[in-house]
Amino acid sequence: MVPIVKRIFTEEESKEILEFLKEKVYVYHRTYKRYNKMVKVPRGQVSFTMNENIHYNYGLITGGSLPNEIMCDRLREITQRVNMVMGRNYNTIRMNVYKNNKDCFTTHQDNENGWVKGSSFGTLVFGCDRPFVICEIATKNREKIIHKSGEMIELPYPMNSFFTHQVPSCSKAGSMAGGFADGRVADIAYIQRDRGVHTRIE
Ligand SMILES: O=C(O)CCC(=O)C(=O)O
Ligand SMILES: [Fe+2]
Repeated sequence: MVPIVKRIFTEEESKEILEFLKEKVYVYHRTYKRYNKMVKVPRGQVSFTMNENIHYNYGLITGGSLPNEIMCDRLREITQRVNMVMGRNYNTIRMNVYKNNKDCFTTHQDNENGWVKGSSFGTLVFGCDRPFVICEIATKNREKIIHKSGEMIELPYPMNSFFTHQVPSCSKAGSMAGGFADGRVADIAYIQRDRGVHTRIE
């Protein structure tokens, strides 16, 4: 099983989309209770769905339910482009915002509750290039992919069952992060997946 990496937007388009996404409202460093301790989500988050009938509970790792908005026309267009290039029916987005070299997303598998069976998921990043790490659970084989702005990394079904994924903080990514002059991982990662796919046609 291998991830699929495809360019969706040109560098120019990606810069422009980043500026558009920066205007979105998100919750940054939300705190929540975990094992009786207050911890913070080490990034910003907000979720968007194609329409009001689609819901998804992202689970504990996100600090509980996220604020959810219905996609505006621009987000719909972006989603349409993703779906055209990838041949999918993605209809939800979680936008994760990484502002500095410490923001990250820990090793995890996505919660597939509410996914239509056979769903893949993917992540699209806008901002600077960043490391995205996948690890095969059975063999512990790790692969670090340099995720470029405007590109989509997709874990096709059933990869989520056999691999974890992670966005390491830049300090942990060490030299392999390479080329991030100011140490930033990424400005905004924009995630799309077949989640709560009540409208999926496939
Ligand atoms: O920023 C990313 O691409 C990772 C996001 C992720 O794994 C998730 O939202 O479940
Ligand atoms: Fe994930």
